Amino acid sequence: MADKLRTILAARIRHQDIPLYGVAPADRWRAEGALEGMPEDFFPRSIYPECRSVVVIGYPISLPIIDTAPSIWYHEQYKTVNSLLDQSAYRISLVLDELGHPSVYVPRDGYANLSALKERPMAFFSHRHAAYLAGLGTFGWNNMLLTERFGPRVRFTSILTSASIEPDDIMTTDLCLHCGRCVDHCPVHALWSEDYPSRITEKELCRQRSEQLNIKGISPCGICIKVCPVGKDREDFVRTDMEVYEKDVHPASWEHVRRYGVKP
Ligand code: B12
Repeated sequence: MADKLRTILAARIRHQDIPLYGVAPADRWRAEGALEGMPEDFFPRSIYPECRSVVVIGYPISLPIIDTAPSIWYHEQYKTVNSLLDQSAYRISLVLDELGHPSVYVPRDGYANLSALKERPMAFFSHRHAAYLAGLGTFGWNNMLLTERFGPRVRFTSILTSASIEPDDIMTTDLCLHCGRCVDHCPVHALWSEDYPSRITEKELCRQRSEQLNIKGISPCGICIKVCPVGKDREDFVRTDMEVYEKDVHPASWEHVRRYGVKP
């Protein structure tokens, strides 16, 4: 039954052209030491007690677009991907409902606006951790989930379902190269300081950076994910020269895009 459901799910996901997905049993939240520090209220069963499996889907951010970030181009793709994630996840929950397994989707973010993150810089459910538990990748120094295909240039959302679906194994190979580019390039030094060792973002600094860019209409920042060398997308888009990020003068195409569509 779990196998059959997996096959149906895979077909529906393919039908929506979703390039990444994985499945985690809801029990994994309790079993995994990697979630140390995460209060139980954030576990899928605390949010939806009927949950047996969590399906995580991911859409990529195109490398040539994020190379221009912060820019209106990345800002617009971020919105498009967000909308697709929510719509696709909702549709998958409906498919599972129809098959007799009541399911709910979780919004890809889950906060009203950046000021809502000032007091409590978290959402009620973490897709990064769900993606990790669904075998989609491993955590990088940039605190993002790195995937083989797109590195950290992928956004996720999750569906909490009462169905038991054949799960994926957790990835055991560490994908992060620990090169430190994300740490060095962060414009507000949110990824490293005496008090905040890598892998734990100093969230308020990152949030403030987003707020500044928001005034200009070009949030989010995205630098810690664009400079990451991990991901097959680098070869696909022929963007393997990492030196390009070290130079003061960037490709003319990036500078061109950045000149347009920004609030004064
Ligand atoms: C709030 C939020 C932000 C905030 C706060 C940043 C942050 N690091 O949390 C802001 C607005 C600044 C932000 C920025 C970014 N975000 Co954001 N964000 C979220 C959001 C909505 C919620 C995260 C959350 O609350 N998780 C729940 C808690 C429980 O987990 P946690 O914060 O990781 O904390 C755990 C550990 O890190 C640890 N911990 C945390 N702090 C501390 C401190 C100490 C001292 C210790 C010991 C432990 C510890 O304990 C916690 C429990 O395990 C998620 C979407 C979602 N709903 O999942 C996206 C999400 C994480 N963001 C994402 C992205 C891509 C970004 C940006 C690159 C911006 C962008 N969109 O281009 C930057 C990168 C910032 C970075 N390098 O960390 C993606 C990540 C995709 C991926 N591949 O992993 C997500 C999943 C959105 C999505 N739907 O895809 N984000």
